[in-house]
Amino acid sequence: MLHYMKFLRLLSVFALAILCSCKKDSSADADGSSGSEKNPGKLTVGFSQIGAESAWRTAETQSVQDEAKKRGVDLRFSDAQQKQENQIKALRTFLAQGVDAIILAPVVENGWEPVLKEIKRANIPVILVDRGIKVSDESLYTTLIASDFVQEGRLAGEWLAKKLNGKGNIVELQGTPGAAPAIDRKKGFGEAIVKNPGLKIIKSQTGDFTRSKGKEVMEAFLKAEGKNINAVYAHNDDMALGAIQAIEEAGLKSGTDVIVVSIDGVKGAFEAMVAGKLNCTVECNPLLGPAAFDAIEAVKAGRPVPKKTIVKDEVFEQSVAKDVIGSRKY
Ligand code: GYE
Repeated sequence: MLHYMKFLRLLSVFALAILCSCKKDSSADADGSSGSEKNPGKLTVGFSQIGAESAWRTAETQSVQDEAKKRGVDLRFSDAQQKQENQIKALRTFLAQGVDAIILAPVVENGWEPVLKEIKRANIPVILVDRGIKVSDESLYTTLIASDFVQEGRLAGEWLAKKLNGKGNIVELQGTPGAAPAIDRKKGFGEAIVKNPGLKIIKSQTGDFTRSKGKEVMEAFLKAEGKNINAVYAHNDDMALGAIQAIEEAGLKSGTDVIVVSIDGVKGAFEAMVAGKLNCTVECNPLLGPAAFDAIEAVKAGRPVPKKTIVKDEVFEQSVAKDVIGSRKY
């Protein structure tokens, strides 16, 4: 009996512990509140992140978190699991908490005006990182720090046109519908290849920036078109890595039978290039933490910040992968 009572007590302690930890996690994820009390001696910043759909995204999260730690910032992190409604909820939580600034990586371009108006009324600066938005009033955000996605698409297109000698059938794996990098990378690529009448995009579909979806869509493309496909253009490396798997499983040689080009320049892409399976990646730098906090500090000190900071990117081909892979930071 005594043992039984002890066991029961222990069980309830465990149950309570689990309950507490779950509560903490869910509030940190869905609401962005990792403890709502503000520390008066510290800068409090809310970071509404899209999710963890790609290696790029994880590197960006890490960069913001590392930089916050380095600067002694109280960072309220919220992972929206790819849903805009979760991001809007997180932004309202940050607003209620009275954070000093907000870093927002917006999943899509449209639909931000109402919440940004509320935030502007409270005078909280909003730093957009990596993706842009469409708003009628640009004063709804303070600054945007991002790559030029149209240019990235253009670079991928120019590289591929040259590789295919201006002739061939391309399949395209698009990013998340409505997301700035998906729209712009499609546009830039299209602009580059249209100059070559022999190049055709025979299939184009979203793979949502994930490896699993990239593989799934590529399988369907291969089923429909098989050896007709000369090249894959993926809006990010993760989808390209998924496509490579599909190509190999279909008994074809990725990198030779099918040329693959993508965007981001993550470690996995360099490994695939070293293995000869990916042909080219256009870099998109995700290490935006330092620039984001520089902007916040500038605004807080009353210094002017540019409306837009363009991050510079480079093209990396398979032939250089072995030499540079060691120095890649993400
Ligand atoms: O290319 C992709 C990610 O917004 C620039 O989002 C970013 C893109 C990146 O999921 O891998």
